[in-house]
Amino acid sequence: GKVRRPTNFICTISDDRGEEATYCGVPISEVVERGFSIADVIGLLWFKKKFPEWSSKFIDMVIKIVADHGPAVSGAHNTKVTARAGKDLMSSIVTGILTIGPRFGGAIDGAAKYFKMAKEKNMSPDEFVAYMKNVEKIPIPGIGHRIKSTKNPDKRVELLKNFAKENFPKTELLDYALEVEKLTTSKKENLILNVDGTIGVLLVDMFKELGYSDQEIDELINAGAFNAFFVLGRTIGFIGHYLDEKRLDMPLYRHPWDDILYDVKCDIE
Ligand code: Q5B
Repeated sequence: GKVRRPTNFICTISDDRGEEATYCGVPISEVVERGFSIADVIGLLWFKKKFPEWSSKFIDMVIKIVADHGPAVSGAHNTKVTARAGKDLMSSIVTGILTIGPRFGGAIDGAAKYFKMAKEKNMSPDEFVAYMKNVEKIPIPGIGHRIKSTKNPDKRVELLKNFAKENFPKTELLDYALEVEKLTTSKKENLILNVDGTIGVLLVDMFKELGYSDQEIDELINAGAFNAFFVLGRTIGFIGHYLDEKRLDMPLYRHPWDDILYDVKCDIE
């Protein structure tokens, strides 16, 4: 019989060969006619699933909530500085995206990974905090914030928690993370379960309810799929900051000398 020539690429999410492209088998016209949301499109193209309404609404909320957090955060700052150096849209926003990582916005995967691991191993909150300090020797991803604290709570976190409590069938990992938060905030008031942490643990709760196995969830986390929600959402804000700089016709940025400690000592004969 016929033998198929081996292909260089495999695609399992979309197909552009027919009259119109399909997202996971659903033609774009149907996506539009059936009123699919952005979250539904993410479901089809990232996870090859049509999310049920509660999880689709949750994803939609996550994207809205992370879209921007002002001009002072690392990513927006980089985007603005780059735009002011005269660079184009893509160059400017990519410098913002490149700051997303374990300390800023990109702690969602880490939070999901470590809180999930701790719960699976039946660690008490005390044991978990000690384990992160003594064994992993890293700050707990998803805990801590520069400006938010128990005295200045993060409204975004409240919105996410309230939505989950009202709409998720179960919130087991969120509940565990909130026990850990009780412990960390008793030590320092800014060691709250932050926006990254809340999204991370709730995505684990969500995917469990959608029937994913622990191994499948671990694979998503290891692939960076949870941080992807912050990357996508915050890019909306970065584009806003780039356009703002252009609209305001801001000049080249140079950091003021008095905000730099010059302490140049060299060992040169
Ligand atoms: N300590 C976020 O640190 C920050 C600890 C901890 C145990 C922790 C820090 C951290 C984990 C990463 C994380 C996401 C760097 C944050 C985001 C999006 C954002 C941003 C925005 C947006 C803040 C002082 C003392 C030290 C530390 C201890 C701190 N964190 N202990 N576990 N997690 N978190 N990132 O305040 O004894 O004094 O030596 O790395 O989840 O990025 O709006 O800004 O939407 O854009 O600078 O919301 O928490 O404190 O690092 O100087 O630590 O607290 O060991 O103890 P800070 P540090 P000690 S959300």
